[in-house]
Amino acid sequence: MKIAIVCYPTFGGSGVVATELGIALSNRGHEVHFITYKQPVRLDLFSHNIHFHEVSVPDYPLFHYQPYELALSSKLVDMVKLHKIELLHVHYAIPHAYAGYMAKQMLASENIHIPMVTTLHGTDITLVGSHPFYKPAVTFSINNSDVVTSVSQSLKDDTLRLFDIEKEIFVVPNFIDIEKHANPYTECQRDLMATKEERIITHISNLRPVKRIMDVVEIFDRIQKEMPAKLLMVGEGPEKEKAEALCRSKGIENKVLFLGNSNEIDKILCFSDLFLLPSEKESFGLAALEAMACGVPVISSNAGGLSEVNKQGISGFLSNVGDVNDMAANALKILQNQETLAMFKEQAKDESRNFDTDKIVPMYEEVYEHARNSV
Ligand code: GMT
Repeated sequence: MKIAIVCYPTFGGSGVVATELGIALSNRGHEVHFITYKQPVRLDLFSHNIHFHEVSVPDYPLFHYQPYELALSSKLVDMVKLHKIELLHVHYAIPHAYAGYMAKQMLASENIHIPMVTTLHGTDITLVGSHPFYKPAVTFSINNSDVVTSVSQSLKDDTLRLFDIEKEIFVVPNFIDIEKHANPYTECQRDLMATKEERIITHISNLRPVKRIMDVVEIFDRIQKEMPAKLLMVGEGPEKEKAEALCRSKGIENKVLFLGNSNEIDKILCFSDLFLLPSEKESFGLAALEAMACGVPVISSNAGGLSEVNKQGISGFLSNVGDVNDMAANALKILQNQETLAMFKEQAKDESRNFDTDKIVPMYEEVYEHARNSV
């Protein structure tokens, strides 16, 4: 099938999932066209059936806000006609589903009928989408998609609770290429980061308030009081400076490394002993799944869809949002004994296999068939 994928090309989970989906679909023989404003960060593998079309929005002084939706819908129309694209898959309702709907309408006026699948990722629903300013447009875009998917049951429930949805929502969980994670390209260079005795604790996110970065520091502080440990903070975001200041005020700044954004998280996860994700909200928690696939147990909150990914007492532990004492106690339960740690590492890897690309991508192919039959 010829599929156009619209996504945010940045380090956010939705862009990563969309990119990995496009790569997996191309490996299964589909022709994939990424249509977005920048080459997606994880799209380093070009092949004859992966294409990237940039949406550019010319700077015009009259516009206080540049009209990205207009540029995107026009680009979609052009690309569908030029490459005979058969299906639009838009990731993130705002503004992609809205722009996709406009493109569909413009194409329909020329007698080209193309199905649109919308995948809801979380922040588009629970943080941004439920805002009164956006609500009518998001509700409309969801109800006018041919098929709607969400990345967890929890996000589906939230969407039905927050919006007046008439469409059925199919749950298609996020996925991971287990093969790739099990066999990283490079050797694991643990010695670069810590001494043999130190446990390595990792957090990866866009360091936004919703990730509760201060809780990450609090949990780590409690761990490092009991055993030698290092904390690796991967990502960039608005809470970084506050977190650095908290580390300084606790006198642990030498044990916490802020590594910035990385395209090679496998290289960091390969030597990590524990992953922390104490988020306020999390529709799925792709970063937790990536950690598990690398054999890293997860200490997380029980927000949103996290319990669908991180299994209590198996791949790690879950606690109420903000309960840093419980999270630290659970972390120590895993870390203090070498055998327990080895067992959790193995179990985390095993759990991640439920989300292997080979199991989940066919679900999207079924969704595409369903969408094709509905136009
Ligand atoms: O979590 C973020 O800040 C990024 C955000 C996004 O929209 O890219 O992630 C959301 O989508 C991911 C992929 O489906 C999910 O794994 C994340 O849980 C979800 N984030 C939230 O719900 C806060």
